[in-house]
Amino acid sequence: SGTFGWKRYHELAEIEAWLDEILATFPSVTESFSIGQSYEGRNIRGIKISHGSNKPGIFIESNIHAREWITSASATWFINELLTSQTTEVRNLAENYDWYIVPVFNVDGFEYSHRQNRLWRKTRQPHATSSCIGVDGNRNFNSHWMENNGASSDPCSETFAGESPWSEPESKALSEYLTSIKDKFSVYLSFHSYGQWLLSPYGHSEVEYPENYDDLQEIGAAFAGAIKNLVYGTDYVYGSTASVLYVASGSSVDWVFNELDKKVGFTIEFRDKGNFGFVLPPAQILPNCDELMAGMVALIDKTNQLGYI
Ligand code: 0X9
Ligand code: ZN
Repeated sequence: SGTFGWKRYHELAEIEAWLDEILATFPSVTESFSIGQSYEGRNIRGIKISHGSNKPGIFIESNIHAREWITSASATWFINELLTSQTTEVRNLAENYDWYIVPVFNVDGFEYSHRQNRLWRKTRQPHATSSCIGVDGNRNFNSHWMENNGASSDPCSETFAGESPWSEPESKALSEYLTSIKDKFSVYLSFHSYGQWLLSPYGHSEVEYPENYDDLQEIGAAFAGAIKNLVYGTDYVYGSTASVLYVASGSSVDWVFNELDKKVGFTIEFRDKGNFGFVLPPAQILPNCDELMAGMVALIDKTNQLGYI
C-alpha cells in the first residue's frame, strides 16, 4: 500500500507519486496510460491492471467532479486491493478482468478544490462571454447534449454544459481514448458522491430506458444487497439516473452506452446521504471502500452470470 493508509484525503501530487510507486512495485501486471492533457496542461493519468491478454475490460472514471474526494480515495484503495489482496473474491476480480482506472479525471478542478475552493465541481477553462469559470464535465459529452433541461446554458451554473459538446479538452480526450479502446472494455463505471445510489442509464430522459434495463436493475439489486449485508448496514438505492435522481444530459455513461454501444455502465454515488455530503470525514474513507468492494464483487459477479462479461 506504499505511503497511503486511506486515513486522510490526498492531493494530486501525492496521488501521482503513489501511482508511480505502485507501477514500480507491480511492473508485470500494471501499465501506465494517459487520457491526454487538461486545460491547464496537466496529464490525466490512468493505470491498467491485467494478468494476461484479452480479458473482459472494466473502465473506472473517477473524480470528474472535483469536490468528490471520496471517489479518488476509493479508486486508489481499490487499485491497491486488486494488487495486494489475498482473498479469493478479490484475486478473482484482479485475475479475470482487465482494469482501466483513472483515479482523478478532472485534474485541474481537483487541484483547485485543494488550493482554493473545497467545493469546486467543474473544469477550469474560462469562457469568452462570462467571468464564471468551468464546465460540468458530466454534461459535456456529445450524447443528447443539453436535452430535456438536463444541463444548463448558463456559464455560472454548476451544471453548465459548455458552449458545445466537447468544449472541454478533458471530455474530448476521454472520448477519444475510450473510442481507441472500445473493443477492450465491456463495463463502464463513473465514481461520484454523494447520495448512496447506483444509477444506470439513461440520464437524459425519464421515459427512455436501455433495452436491457431489467438486467441493469438485477445487477443494481445485487450491488445494493451486498452492501446492505455488511456490518455498516448502509442503504444504496438503484434505478435509472433520471428516475431516481434527476435528468442529466451529456453524461459520460450515457455517451458510452449510446455511442460506444456498451450494455453495462453505472454511476456510483458514494457516501453519505447529506449529513457531511461532499466533505465526508476521512474516518469514513475505509468504510466506504469496504462497501465499494462488496458492491463491486456482487456487480461483476451478476454481470458475469447474465453473460455480459
Ligand atoms: O449530476 C451528476 O452529474 C451526478 N450526480 S452528482 O451529484 N455527483 O453531480 C449524476 C450523474 C448520473 N448520470 C448518468 N448516469 N447519466
Ligand atoms: Zn458527481
